[in-house]
Amino acid sequence: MIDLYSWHTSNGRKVSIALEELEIRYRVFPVDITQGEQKERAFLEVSPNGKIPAIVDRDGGDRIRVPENDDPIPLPGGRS
Ligand SMILES: N[C@@H](CCC(=O)N[C@@H](CS)C(=O)NCC(=O)O)C(=O)O
Repeated sequence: MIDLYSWHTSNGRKVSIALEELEIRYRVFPVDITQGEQKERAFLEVSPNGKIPAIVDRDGGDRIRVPENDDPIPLPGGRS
């Protein structure tokens, strides 16, 4: 299961689109960047630069964080 931390922006939506297209199960945790939630400690543990979108991959027992970055979207199983 993928945890997607995101908000209603074009950058946020593109990860949802990729996950949908790849038929990867995920759940969404809204991070309201208009209210400063991206700067809260809990979210900074996921995305240290305080930007959405970010994902956490909990499959396989490990917790793999993929914070916001400018690379092509990295997804589990080597898909991008
Ligand atoms: N490089 C990222 C962009 C990430 C980004 O700029 N996120 C913005 C929202 S679209 C953000 O989190 N802004 C909040 C802030 O900078 O405090 C991508 O292409 O997805």
